[in-house]
This record gives sequence, C-alpha cells and structure tokens, in this order.
Amino acid sequence: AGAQDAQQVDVAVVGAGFAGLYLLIRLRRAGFTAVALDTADDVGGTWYWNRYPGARCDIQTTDYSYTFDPELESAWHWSEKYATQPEILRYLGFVADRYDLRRDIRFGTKVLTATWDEAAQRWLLTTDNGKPVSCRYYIMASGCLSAPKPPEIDGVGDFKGEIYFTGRWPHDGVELAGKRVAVIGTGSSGVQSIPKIAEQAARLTVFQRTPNFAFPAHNGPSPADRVAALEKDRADYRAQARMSLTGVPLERATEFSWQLSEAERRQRFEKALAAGDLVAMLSQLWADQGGDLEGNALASDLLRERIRSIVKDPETAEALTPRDHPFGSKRPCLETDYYATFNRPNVTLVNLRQEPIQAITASGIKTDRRSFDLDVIVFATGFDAMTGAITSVHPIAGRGGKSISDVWASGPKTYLGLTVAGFPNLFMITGPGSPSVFSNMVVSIEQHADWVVDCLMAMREAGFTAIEATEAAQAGWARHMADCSQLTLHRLANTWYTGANVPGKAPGLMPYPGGVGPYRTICDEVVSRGMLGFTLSGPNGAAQC
Ligand code: NA7
Repeated sequence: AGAQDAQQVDVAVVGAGFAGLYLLIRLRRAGFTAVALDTADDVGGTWYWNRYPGARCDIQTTDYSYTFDPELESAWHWSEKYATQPEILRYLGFVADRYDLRRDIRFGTKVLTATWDEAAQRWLLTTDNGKPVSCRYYIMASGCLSAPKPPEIDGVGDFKGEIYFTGRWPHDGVELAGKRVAVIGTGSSGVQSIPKIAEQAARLTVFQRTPNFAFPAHNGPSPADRVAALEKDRADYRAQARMSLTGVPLERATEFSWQLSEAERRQRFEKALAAGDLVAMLSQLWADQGGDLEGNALASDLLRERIRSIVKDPETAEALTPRDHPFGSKRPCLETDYYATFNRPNVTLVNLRQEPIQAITASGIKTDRRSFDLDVIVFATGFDAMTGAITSVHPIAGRGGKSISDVWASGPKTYLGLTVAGFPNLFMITGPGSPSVFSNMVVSIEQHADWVVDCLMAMREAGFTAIEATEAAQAGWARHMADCSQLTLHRLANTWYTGANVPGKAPGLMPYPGGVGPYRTICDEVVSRGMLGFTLSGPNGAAQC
C-alpha cells in the first residue's frame, strides 16, 4: 500500500502512554489532525505492559501526574504515596475517557517502517494492522523502557516450564502457589517483584548478577508536608518542579560532605532514609554525593551498612551489597521488604559473579556449580532502553533513505534529544539526549510535548512545512552532553543509562544529565533565538537559523 491509500493526518504519534495521550490532547486543541498508534490493546504504555507483582512507580503521586489541567488534578485522587501499576493504568484510562482520546488511537497496531518522502515533504508509516499513515509530522512517543531485552542465556527454548518477562506480564496474572520459581535480575523490576513472588511461591531462587543500591519506599499515605506544599499553591509547586533538576521540587544539599561532621552526615542520611524518596536520597545528603567519588563513598557506605543490619546470613548480605559502582550511577531502587525477603526459609540467592549461569535446561537453570529444578523462570532482565523502541521501527528512513539505526550505529545522535539531523519533521519525546529517565518522566513529557506542539503551531503561522536540525547544532549538543557527563559518576557503572546492558550496543550516556530546569531554559532559548540550530522550509522559502 502506498501514500494514496494511506490514512492522511497532520501528525502521527507512536505510543499511547503518558506522552502519546498528552500529545493527542495538545495537537487536537491546536487544530491538527492526529492519530496515535500503539501495539497494545489499550492506553498505558509502560504501565500497560509492566503488570508483574509489586509493580509501582518510584516517583510520588503528588509529582507523578499530569499538570496541564488544574481541573484534571482536582478530579483525580491517588490513594497512596506511590501508585501501583493498576492504579496508574486506571488514571491513564480516566484521562483517555475524559478527553475522548481513544477515537484517535489505533490499538493493536505496530508501526513497521517510516519513510520520509522528499517530494511530498511527508512521512509514510507502514503498519502490521490496517492502512499505512501519511503524515506531515511524525512523533515517537514510544517510551524509554518499552523494548524488553532478550534473555541472552543459552537454552531458553529448551525449558519445559513456564517463562515470563516482567515487562510482558500476562494480563490475567500468573499462578505461582506451590511452584519452584526463579527470578533472574535484580534491577527495579526484580526488587519490586521478588518479595511478592516469595510470598506466593513454594521456593524462590534469585539469580543476581549485580546487586543494586536499594532503600525503603515507606509506602502509605502521601506525606503530609508534600501534600501541604502542593495544596498551598499548586501552580507555584508545579512551576518549581518544572525548573528543578529532577522534575520534583526538592532543594538540593549545598554543603559538601567535608563541611559536615560524621554525626551531621548520619542525621541527613537517616532523614532521607525516613523520607523513602529517591530524589531526596540522590540529592539531599551533601553537594558532592553525585559528582565526587569520596563524597559518594560516604553515602554508599551508609546504604551498605543497612543491608548487613537486615540480612541475617552474612554471605547473602555480602552478595547483596553493591561494591562495583558508586551510589546513583546505576538507577537505585525503592524497596518494600526486599532485603528481609532473603531471611525467608523458602528464598535462596545465587550470586552469578561466583557461579555464572551455564545454561537453561529442560528442567531448570544450571550454573557452573549446581542445577536448580524449576517450574517457572521470571526474566527481570531489563530493556533495550531509550533507543530500543525507536529503532524497532525499522527502518526509519530519513533524507536520502538514510536509516536512523545506521546513523546511530556508534550511539544516538540528536539535537536536544528532540530531533535528528537528516530526519526532517521527526520528533522524539524523552529521546536520548533529553533529561527523560533522569527526571520525573511526566514533567519531562509535558515539557517536550509542549515544545514540539508549540513549534508546529509557530511553523504553521509562519508558513513553514519542514524543520530539521543542522549537523552543526547536533554536534554541539553531543559536545555539551559529553561535557555534562563528566560532571556525574554515571560513566563509572555498566547500566542501561549507557547502553552497557545490551551486548554490542554503542557505549555512552544517553539521558541528558544537566537537569530538567536548565534543559527547559535551553529549549526555550532555542525558540527565543528564532529556532537556533534548525533549518526551516516551506513552499515560499527556507531559513537556516
Ligand atoms: P534493569 O534495571 O536493567 O535490571 C535488569 C537486571 O537484570 C539487572 O540486575 C541485570 O544485571 C540483570 N540481567 C540482565 N541480563 C542478565 C543476564 N543475561 N543474566 C543475568 N542477569 C541479567 O531493568 P528493570 O526492569 O529492573 O528496571 C528498569 C527501570 O525501570 C528501572 O531502572 C527504573 O527506572 C524503572 P546487571 O546489573 O546488568 O549486571
């Protein structure tokens, strides 16, 4: 099928999660015709797929909400400090109903290829279900953690029992009672699901490659002080979040570790621990915790101490203790009963650093020392993060037929994380090079979507029909990204932030580490300086800015 048979719209959006839904609202209000396409059967994005036991958001509900409509804010009430996956899914369904979004969403539809038609100045998207889509603008709102990573372990196909991925958990749940279950992976998905699975399974064996830093979520009602700050002046609270470093309006510590006594440091640590808040623990201890190894070690040591105080078996406690990376360089986890779970008689930890998995067999998992007979294997092994969902549309062919996968072979190249040189009228929401996963995603999503839709409106007003980042601007952004990366410790850990979790993926820090507020200021300055770093063109002429 070609462009003639295609569904014709101004804008095609891939994804119907937080980003896709908000884009539809904004695009419709701005008078653009739009369609969103999603492989899922309903809205939700990440929260549609990640239904594993214990799945929850790690950003507090006061902050992990849309902020564009005060009436929506007063129409919805979260029940807890940290929302469960089902509650977030209900919220997104509520938003879809409230703004009547489903009529513009094609569910159960995967975008297969996307091709820029130079003559028509439009994108043509082919799909696995129904008509192709011809659009002027093509927006990837496909999420940062939506392409699960393959297991990379020999023999998966031989296993006779049940296999599940946390990121593709069956919708009607899984019966684990009485079963011998393995969980492979101890990132956030493992840390959240392991305590729940341990409660249900007859036996649980956890296969851990790298221990993560984790500390208690202290879930329950939203903290009174946070709620009071929000309710006192909602607009001001939201404005502060937008200009903060992380999209959550918490003050960063300004004193250096060496300006504090040991007692003062411990007091700050205990306060952050009691808050049960990722952003607090990552930013409110001391100013040098995130960028300096010595300042970081003081924080890391306090977190390590806590593990020893909970886990009874010293060998297990040591195996659970992260020693190979600084705190915060890998995404830390919020936990509920995670460490205590290893004191249960039905739970065993296997340290893959000491006894690597050799293969999965018909009956279970074989390490180089032992064999484990299993009924169920759960892969909590993570995602091809940030780029995986984008390059899964293959090819995305820009000017001259160049494929984005080829252009990104040595790592993603973007301007502002929003656009790619050589790919006119293509935008990404929370793309590599944007703050995305270093922030409260909802705040970043609203900012990116606002920037893109405002840009489309301004182009329409001025009579432009195409926009493209210049190579020079893109190279400048890469330089700036590289400079900022040197200010953090993320380069010192093998993580999905740097592509290190996927064999063969080009290394390099993908999220923008300069902060949400500074990033917003840069994006706004690009606009105020006449779309600095972009080429704009239309039927009446072009402008290089
Ligand atoms: P993560 O954080 O990428 O965690 C994946 C885990 O799986 C991690 O412990 C990995 O160990 C482990 N892993 C991955 N592949 C293997 C193989 N082949 N063998 C053994 N162990 C393996 O993904 P999550 O889904 O938990 O969380 C993703 C994000 O979602 C999280 O950061 C939050 O932002 C929300 P490794 O550390 O690579 O040694």
